[in-house]
Amino acid sequence: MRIDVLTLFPEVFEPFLRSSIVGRAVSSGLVEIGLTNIRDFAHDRHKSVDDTPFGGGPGMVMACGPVFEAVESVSAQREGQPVRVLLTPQGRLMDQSAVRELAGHEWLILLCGHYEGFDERIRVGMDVRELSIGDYVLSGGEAAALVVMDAVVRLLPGALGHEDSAEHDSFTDGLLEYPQYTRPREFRGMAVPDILLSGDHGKIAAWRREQALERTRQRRPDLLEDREAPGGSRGEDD
Ligand code: 9D3
Repeated sequence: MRIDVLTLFPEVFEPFLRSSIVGRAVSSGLVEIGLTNIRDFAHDRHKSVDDTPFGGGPGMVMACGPVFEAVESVSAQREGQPVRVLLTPQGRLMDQSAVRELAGHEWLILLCGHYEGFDERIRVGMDVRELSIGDYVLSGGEAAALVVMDAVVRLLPGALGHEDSAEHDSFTDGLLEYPQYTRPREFRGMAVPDILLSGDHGKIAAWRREQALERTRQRRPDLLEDREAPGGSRGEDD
C-alpha cells in the first residue's frame, strides 16, 4: 500500500514513521509513505496557502490553488487512482468499518487542513471523501491523519506479526475487551481470577466472552445494537 500525506507540517509525521507498528510496516516494505508539503505549491513570494474568507469572518481559509496542484502532482506520480481523503470535522465519522474500507485500497492520499477550513471548491472540484475522527475540535488534520494511518496500517496482512489479534477473533468481535492479567498471580491483595489458572480452555473462553459482553452492555450498549450476534442474543436485558 502507498499512503501520501499532504500537509503544511510534514515534519510532525517523521518520528511516528520511525517508531510504532507503522514504522515497522514501512521498514518491512508493507507500506510506503510519502510526505508532501502543500506550501511547496504556493506561488507568491510569501508562499501563502491561505487567505481571508469572502464575506468576512474570523480566521483564514485554505486556498484552492496550492491544494489542487499538490493533489494533482502527487496523483500523477504513479499508476492508478488514489482514494483521496479530506480530513475535516464535517466528514463521515471514522469507525472500524471505514478503516477496513480504506485498508482495501492500494493507494490513499490524506489531505490535512489547517486554519478555519478548506475553500468549498476543494470539496466540489476534486474527487475527495471527507473523514472526521470524532466529535471534538483539533487544530488541524495532522493528528487525524496519524490516527487514520495507524488504524489502516495495522490491518495490512503481516503488520502485527501476530495475526490472531482481537480484530480477527470472531468470538469477541465488536465487543470491548475482556479483563486481562499477567504475572504475578496476586498483586497488592488483588488476585487473578481462578478460572484463568484452571487450564480449562473451554471455560476460559466462555468466561472471557461473558466478561466482554457484560462490559460492553455496561459501557457501550450502542456497540451491541446493530451487530450480527455471533452467539450473543440482542437486547437480553430488555
Ligand atoms: C469555525 C468552526 N471551526 C472551529 C470550531 C471549525 C473547525 C475548522 C478546522 C474546527 C476544526 C478544524 C481543524 N480540524 C481538523 O482539521 C480535523 C478534525 C477535527 O477537528 N475533529 C475531528 N476530526 C478531524 S479531521 C480534521
